[in-house]
Amino acid sequence: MAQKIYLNGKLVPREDARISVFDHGLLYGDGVFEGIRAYDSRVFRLSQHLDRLYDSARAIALKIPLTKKEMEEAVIQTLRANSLKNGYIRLVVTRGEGDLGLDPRNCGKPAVFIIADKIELYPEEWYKKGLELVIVATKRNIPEAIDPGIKSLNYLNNILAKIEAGLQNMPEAVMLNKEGYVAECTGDNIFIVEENVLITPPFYVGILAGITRQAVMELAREKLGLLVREEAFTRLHLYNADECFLTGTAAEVIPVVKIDGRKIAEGKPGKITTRLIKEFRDLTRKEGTKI
Ligand code: PXG
Repeated sequence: MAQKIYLNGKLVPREDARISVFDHGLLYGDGVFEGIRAYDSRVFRLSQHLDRLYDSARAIALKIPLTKKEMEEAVIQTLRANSLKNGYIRLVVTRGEGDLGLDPRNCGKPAVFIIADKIELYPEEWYKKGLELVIVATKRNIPEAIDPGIKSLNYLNNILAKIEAGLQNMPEAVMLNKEGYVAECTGDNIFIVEENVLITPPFYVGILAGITRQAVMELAREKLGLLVREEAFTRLHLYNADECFLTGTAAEVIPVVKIDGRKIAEGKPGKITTRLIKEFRDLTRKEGTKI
């Protein structure tokens, strides 16, 4: 069946889903987006993804031409049109078509498009054996310039870090902030376990407020009875952690076993990590907005 894309209020065939070369989303990365997943005909934490999208849009003074309710319906409509029970949803709002100047006042209506596709899962082996990471030289954007809490179309900061990891044949990069505190990876949040306490960097370090990060903090407290702290830490804490893992919509919960050539503990996925992988998978099959 031909893929249908939601574009400015209509479902159109993939070949007809086109955006102007004058769109400021393309010319300047001026826009916002979300990456969302559906599991067994349920969209995981859709309202939280929409809240983040609208908050990001407000931060860049972009008025989304749909209410949250209308946007929710558009997402569901797109999933239905593509008969997807499990999948990945990319929701994008750009500043729209303008001229070759920066000024957003010259842009007409924001463009809204939604792509629903099959999810490209990470190799199962990565979940069993764990990932090796490198800390890269590219620092996470400073909040005073472009706040990493804004999920904007300008992802060059993350892409530069991903390139550095790729040049070293590593699947993912750890980014520090300007002060040297661990921030996050290029498309995932990071957690460590130290003496049975789960620790993740706080917002002020300069991170995206991950929906998976939030869900995992809840599971750790409610299902595992763990102490969870949002606390700044340096790379020394990464090297000496008892466990380490990443969270994100695409990756879910994924173990980390080596960083900068240093084994994390015994170099195997940790007990708490393994339990959280399972709890998170259970949660995604239990809650969510019905398609
Ligand atoms: N940090 C950054 C910089 C992200 O872009 C996350 C953390 C995790 O947030 P969520 O809400 O997903 O738990 C993200 C999210 C992709 C892809 O294609 C990336 C994300 C989401 C979905 C797909 O690599 N990044």
